[in-house]
Amino acid sequence: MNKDKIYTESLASIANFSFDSQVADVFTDMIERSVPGYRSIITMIETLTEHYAQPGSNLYDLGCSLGAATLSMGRGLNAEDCRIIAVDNSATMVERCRKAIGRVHTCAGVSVVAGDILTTEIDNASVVVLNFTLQFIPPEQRFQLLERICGGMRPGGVLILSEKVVFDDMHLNGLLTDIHHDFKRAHGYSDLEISQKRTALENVLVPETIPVHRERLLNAGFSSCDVWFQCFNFMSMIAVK
Ligand code: GEK
Repeated sequence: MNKDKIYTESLASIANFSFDSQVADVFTDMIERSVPGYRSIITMIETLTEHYAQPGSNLYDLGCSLGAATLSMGRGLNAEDCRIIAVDNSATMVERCRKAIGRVHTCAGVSVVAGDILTTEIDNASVVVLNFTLQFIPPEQRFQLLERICGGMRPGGVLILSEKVVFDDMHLNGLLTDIHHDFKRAHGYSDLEISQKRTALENVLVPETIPVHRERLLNAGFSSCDVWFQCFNFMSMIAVK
């Protein structure tokens, strides 16, 4: 696995973070050392897929990057006649995801699609995964996307939504942000790397509170939802149609 060294040197100006080939090269190392609980969530997506996938339905991994969640869905899937559709709008991510998927046997047909999830058709879905992707969608477009996802789902289907979050309580928010930075330091990132990455992500990754996510999911048409996993300021929700 290539080590993420993107922000090790002091940069004269810091460009907005984007999912280009430099990021795709080191993505697995970057996300595992940056997102507390990422591996656990990926592993549990397998269990959730096993439980919720319905025969003859579609499963979506929206913002699939290198396909970690797609592969996990493939491992958990034992319903007949399903298709997994993995979507990302980064050309390099899609290219590498296709290679990764091709190396692994899953029982479902998997298509890796280059496209914008804001316009991807969602149809006949029993499991939809948004694993740390919604946070990169402009906030004003999030409701419409979730409403469309819910509209394309079967009754009893689930959306798994993982996000970085913030907290209304400023003290708690500061505390959990500090603990997240401790987590990154413990995984080998320097203070310079942490601060330059933070600048690059400002206005690109826009986190919201758990109550905002919950209310929007219910307004978008899901009948129930709650957090099933949380580690510091990272969490994953399940929303049932
Ligand atoms: C994982 N889910 O490993 N349309 C399609 N893709 C998009 C869009 C969009 N509008 N916006 C962003 N992306 C993965 C990790 S990473 C999260 C997901 C992170 C894609 C973007 O190209 C990137 O690959 C992914 O969403 C977000 O489980 O880096 O923190």
